Amino acid sequence: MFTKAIVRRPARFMINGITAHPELGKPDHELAVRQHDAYIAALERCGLSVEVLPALEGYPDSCFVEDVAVCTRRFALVTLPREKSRSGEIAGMDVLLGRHFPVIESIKAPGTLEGGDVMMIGDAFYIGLSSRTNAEGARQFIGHLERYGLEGHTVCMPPTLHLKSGLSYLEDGWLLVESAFAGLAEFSGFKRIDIMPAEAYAANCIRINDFAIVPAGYPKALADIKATGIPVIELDMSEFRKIDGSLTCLSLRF
Ligand code: CIR
Repeated sequence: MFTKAIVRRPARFMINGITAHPELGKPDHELAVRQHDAYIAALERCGLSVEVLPALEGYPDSCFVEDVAVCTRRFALVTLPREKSRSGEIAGMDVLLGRHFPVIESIKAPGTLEGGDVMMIGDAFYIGLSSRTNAEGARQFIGHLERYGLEGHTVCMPPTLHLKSGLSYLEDGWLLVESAFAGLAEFSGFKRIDIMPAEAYAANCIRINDFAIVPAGYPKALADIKATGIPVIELDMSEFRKIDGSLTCLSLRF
């Protein structure tokens, strides 16, 4: 059961956010702010109290606050993003998270790790070895997890931005799996919802308490998720998608 979330307002300079999809065009900041308002309202509908941080104008990708921390039931981790344009986003996160967690750990160079690469399933944390998270970052995180009685496992993943770009856990044994991730042996025991390539963006959804939040515009994924019986909230994510951001990236939940 989650009770709180932290989000960060989209910066005007999100138009300069990192993207592998320039063909989608530049985000419209005003529309992104309205979509962000709807995102906050959805978190509140799921029962969370939401702390809204101000935009960090020097950091175009800073609304993707998930990447700078990982929250566990025993401690919070301040990560170390690999991209130079993002590494400064961690400033102050230790103090902020220190208000909610008894202990704050951190990733140290040469380790890098981004929260988008971490998928939590109960007390187990799956860590994607991506272009953003390296083996040393994963090793440090697993060391912290084990010290607190939790477990961590690395995942060799297909070339995608983050682990949760291709997989997300909807609780109750349900895992969303984008087709490129279908062969990963670690996840063979789950009830799977296969996400087809044309709907790859829908592989990133969030389960919060009673609801699954899903991106609007992916009818097959929506129908399959609804078929599980989990109540669904749909959100338009068009402006965040233009800079490779998806639902989980926009919040820390704990
Ligand atoms: C980046 O490339 O870092 C941002 N444009 C998107 C980050 C998305 N974060 C996430 O999937 N957790």
